[in-house]
Amino acid sequence: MLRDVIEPLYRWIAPPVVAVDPACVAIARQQGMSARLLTLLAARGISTPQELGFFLGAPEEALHDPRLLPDAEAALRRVTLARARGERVLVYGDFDADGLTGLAILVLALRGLGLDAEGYVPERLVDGHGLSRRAIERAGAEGQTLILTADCGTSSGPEIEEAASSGIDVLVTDHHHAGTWPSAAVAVVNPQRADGRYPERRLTGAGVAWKVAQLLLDEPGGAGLSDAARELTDLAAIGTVADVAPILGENRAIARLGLDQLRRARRPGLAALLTRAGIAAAKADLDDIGFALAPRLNAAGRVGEAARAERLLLAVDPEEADRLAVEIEAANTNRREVTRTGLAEARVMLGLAAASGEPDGFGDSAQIAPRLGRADGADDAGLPPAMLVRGEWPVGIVGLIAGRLTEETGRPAVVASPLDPEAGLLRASCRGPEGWHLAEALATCSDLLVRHGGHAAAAGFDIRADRWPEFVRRFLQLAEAAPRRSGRSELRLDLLLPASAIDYGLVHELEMLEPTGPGNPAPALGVTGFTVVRARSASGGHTQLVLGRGRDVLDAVAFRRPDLALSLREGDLIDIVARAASRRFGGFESIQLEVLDVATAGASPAFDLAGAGGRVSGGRGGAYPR
Ligand SMILES: [Mn+2]
Repeated sequence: MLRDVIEPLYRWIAPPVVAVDPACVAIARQQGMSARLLTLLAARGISTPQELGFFLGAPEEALHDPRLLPDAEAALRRVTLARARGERVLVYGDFDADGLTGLAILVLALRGLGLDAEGYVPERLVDGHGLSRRAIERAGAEGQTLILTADCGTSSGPEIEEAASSGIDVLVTDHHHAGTWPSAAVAVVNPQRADGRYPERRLTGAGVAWKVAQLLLDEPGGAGLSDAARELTDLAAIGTVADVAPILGENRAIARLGLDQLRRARRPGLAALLTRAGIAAAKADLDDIGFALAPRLNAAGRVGEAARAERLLLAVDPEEADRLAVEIEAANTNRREVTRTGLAEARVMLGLAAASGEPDGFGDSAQIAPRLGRADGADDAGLPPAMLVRGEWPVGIVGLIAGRLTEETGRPAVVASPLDPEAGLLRASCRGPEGWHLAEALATCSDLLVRHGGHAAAAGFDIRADRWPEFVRRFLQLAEAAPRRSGRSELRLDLLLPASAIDYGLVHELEMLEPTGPGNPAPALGVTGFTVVRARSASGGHTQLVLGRGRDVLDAVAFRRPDLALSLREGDLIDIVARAASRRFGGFESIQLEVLDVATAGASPAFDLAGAGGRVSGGRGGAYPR
């Protein structure tokens, strides 16, 4: 019987052709790095000898001098003055995981210097975004004469002026877009400043806070990274991962140093949170931060419990830490349930086919394929160019709903909910696919908005309810005019290999890329020349595979791909896109492939030998260019 062609879910994109700097080749050779890995790194922007040196060297070496930060000198001077005067300090953080960890870093650094420092976590509904007047009043009442911000403050000019006029200085540490910045602040430490010369602009709020801690805690004269600053890197790493910053450059250095600290489990709050999440601290990685720690801290902020998360991060007593971790675990469970319900309601309002909400809800194979297949444009004529929906949800979860809608539809999503029903005010969160700049899109609608802000992929705004219909009309127009990606979603391949090249040498070589995360993900390997030996569905909507190559077989699993158990048959010749991992069990090591996509052998042009960069190199590493 003639076999149907197995269509891949994604459009596979061959690795780009990149020129490799000969000086990098020499460094890679010294370090025992293969040509294929060097090319992969170059494709990720690690293309100069300096960047490669940072990547391969000790993380301490990849840290920049914090004195290069804008206003570093003014910040140092003001904190030194506060010490001399014995001033009381308020640290104002944002209520998400980046802001909370940034706040904890600054509080601990200031306390380490002997200052009386207290944190203030805003309540999403009462304080809103940015430095709040309520916090300034509290500082005044408490006799605090200096406020440090973490992860916010760049757009709080009026509030900072108000604080200054009541005798309270404000020192801003932030990473949000800074076309302008408040002149009334004693310092605005923000690497995004247009006049900045700091070499790393990708720091998060916690990253900037940590650099300020380093500025305050390291010995002047360059004796290297102080223990006091090093001990705070666990918090900085959490903020960095939570804000989905690329794990490259100085962020990667922070992530490496922070993982090292986190694995020592020295901070009671984080140790308790890991334990409650069922993670062994000694083996924690960036995925554990991204999928366990950050969501739990964010959940606390979303359901109005950010102050509890702050106490957890600052806790000294393990028993108190554990009690707080239990409470935060409960808040997280609550957040998940509320989000699941909200997402289901939003789908109904938008007329989207019901799909399962949380990962643990997957299992209906009939729904998954069309759901993922729609993340593009060709086969979804009925879908509007953007997903805009307004409901009655806790404003803390509208961003989560928007994120899931964008994930499912490949369209920008705006989700709004009443902020203050009496004032007729809505708060909305926006998420968008690659290629969108949501903050800029909102700026073009600013005449309709009470306030707005954010980044390219995530933004938010407040709007009067009576203006919502006009906003919807304008935003849909923008989305309609935006260039739409056509066809399937792209899946970018990092390496093209024959099936025979999947070996321990490769797996261990890829470990040089760790820790992997956004910007530096575990490589997607395009592998050609497998035979299906077995494909069967596993619980949770996964497919378990045994793949043959010659006389030898490899185990593989395709998460959330129940469709593959139905479409693959024994004997099919296939190409796959997969990540390779080594599993150690009972003293044995084995390779397992995590399959992302499958196509009939030779069907994808990504493997076209004549195509750009489509070189399938065999064996170990290949040769270096001469
Ligand atoms: Mn942030």
